[in-house]
Amino acid sequence: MGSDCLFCRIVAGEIPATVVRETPRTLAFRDIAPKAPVHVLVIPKEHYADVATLAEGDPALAGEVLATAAAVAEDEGLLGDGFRLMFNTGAYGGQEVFHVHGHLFGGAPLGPMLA
Ligand code: DGP
Repeated sequence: MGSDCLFCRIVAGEIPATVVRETPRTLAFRDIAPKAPVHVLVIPKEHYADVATLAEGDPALAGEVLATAAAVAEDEGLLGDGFRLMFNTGAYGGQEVFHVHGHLFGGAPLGPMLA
């Protein structure tokens, strides 16, 4: 998608981000406004608008996004106490950036839902 997409610009290195893990097809970086002690966004480098489009268009890549999220969870020491992986999708799902991203939350008890 390119210059109109914030996360494509992060992938391109045009906007700085604190990257915690990178694979050939995925990127994980810290959320700019963390809502938990650990709050990392995990994305495919290729542009897909949301998780439904990604799962339909490239299910293997969707799996790579999950694997990257799990690897970050391990790196951040979250596997013992647990974590939340969340994909806001569409207007009702509260999605604001339309480049699919999993929110990885952890480091504290999260309760039943994050606002
Ligand atoms: P969502 O509502 O699911 O679309 O979440 C978008 C998230 O993206 C939100 O938690 C804040 C984060 N975010 C927005 N702009 C930037 C940015 O420039 N850098 C980083 N690292 N995160 C951003």
